[in-house]
Amino acid sequence: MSSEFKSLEPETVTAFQRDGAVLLKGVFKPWVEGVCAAIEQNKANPSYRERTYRPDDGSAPFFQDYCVWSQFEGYKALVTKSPMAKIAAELMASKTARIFHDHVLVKEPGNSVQTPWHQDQPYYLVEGDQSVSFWVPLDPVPRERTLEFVATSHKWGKNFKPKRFDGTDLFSGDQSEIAPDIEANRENFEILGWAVEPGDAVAFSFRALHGAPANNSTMRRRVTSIRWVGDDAHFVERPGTTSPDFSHLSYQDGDPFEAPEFPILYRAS
Ligand SMILES: O=C(O)CCC(=O)C(=O)O
Repeated sequence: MSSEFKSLEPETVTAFQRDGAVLLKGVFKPWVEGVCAAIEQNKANPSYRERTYRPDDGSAPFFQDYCVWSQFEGYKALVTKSPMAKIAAELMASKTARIFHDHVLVKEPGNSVQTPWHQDQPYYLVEGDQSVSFWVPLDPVPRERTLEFVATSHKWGKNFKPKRFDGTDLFSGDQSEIAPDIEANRENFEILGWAVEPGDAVAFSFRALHGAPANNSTMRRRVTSIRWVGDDAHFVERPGTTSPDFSHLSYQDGDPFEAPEFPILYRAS
């Protein structure tokens, strides 16, 4: 794939819609070098949304930043010049693909933070059935350290309580259902995960339950996760400040999901 990209294989779209997650091999290879450069520029110039976890055990940090795709050339090229928008529309079965935001996640060598099992949808100010994130690794990640998914969990009809990666509640007083303890009961679930190389992507629904191990290796684990929504996207009011924080926007529950920071980057002709 890359600039010659025409269309996904129908089986890829079927697997994404059935399981909630699918591996795309080598799709974004030409953009890897630019994204690696952007990560260093971003680390030196984080946004006001940056959230870096520095574990109490003294292990290396877990750098995260959000909504920076238009500020650094390497990220911007991946979002606007690669076939990502078209692939997003195909996976979502949507006429349009609208960029929502990007999330940069760098687990430095030895970082001990496990990404807890969670769904992304309940953190967001957008709802809809048509959604996809592309988790794009910039380093090889073996099966034992890769992002994992509970197959078909995007169809459970649940919005589990959103928590920060340090375990605290995102919305104070939130009484919503807590996600099941997948880690302690792995044998009861069908868990999907793939060893990946730089420029591969794992595409997944905002409603798919997912989590990732700590980085107990000597290699960095650099990733950018880029999130898209489709034709049916609408604003939703949550009981507090969403993550990412878009509290500068005003909207009513159910309004069409439109704002200058979320441009449509693909429209089927
Ligand atoms: O990379 C990770 O550790 C977590 C990624 C994630 O949760 C996401 O992209 O939504």
